[in-house]
Amino acid sequence: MPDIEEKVRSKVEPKVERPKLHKVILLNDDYTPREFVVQVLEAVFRTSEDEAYHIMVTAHRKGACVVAVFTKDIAETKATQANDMGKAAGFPLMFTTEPEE
Ligand code: TYC
Repeated sequence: MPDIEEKVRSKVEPKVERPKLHKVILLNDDYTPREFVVQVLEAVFRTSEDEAYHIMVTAHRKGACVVAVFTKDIAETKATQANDMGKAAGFPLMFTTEPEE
């Protein structure tokens, strides 16, 4: 009975769910040099210099800027790497992560 089978299957949830994406957000501060922020963005997020500059200036002007979205693990790893680079250089540079709606 193809009709009944189709009705039943249409109510079943998809078997494979897309992993939730997480945003990496760059926060502005008053101390980290602009050029250092650009270097970290290029090194950790593999952006071009132009993209990095645009992200840095947006965070500088607005207080924060979404850098990119990744799966949770990758977002957290990259935010930690970027924060560690700031820490190692003695700057309060801060990246956070949050789930995308
Ligand atoms: N506001 C910093 C300065 O004027 C530069 C900066 C930009 C720092 C963006 C952090 O996320 C940041 N030196």
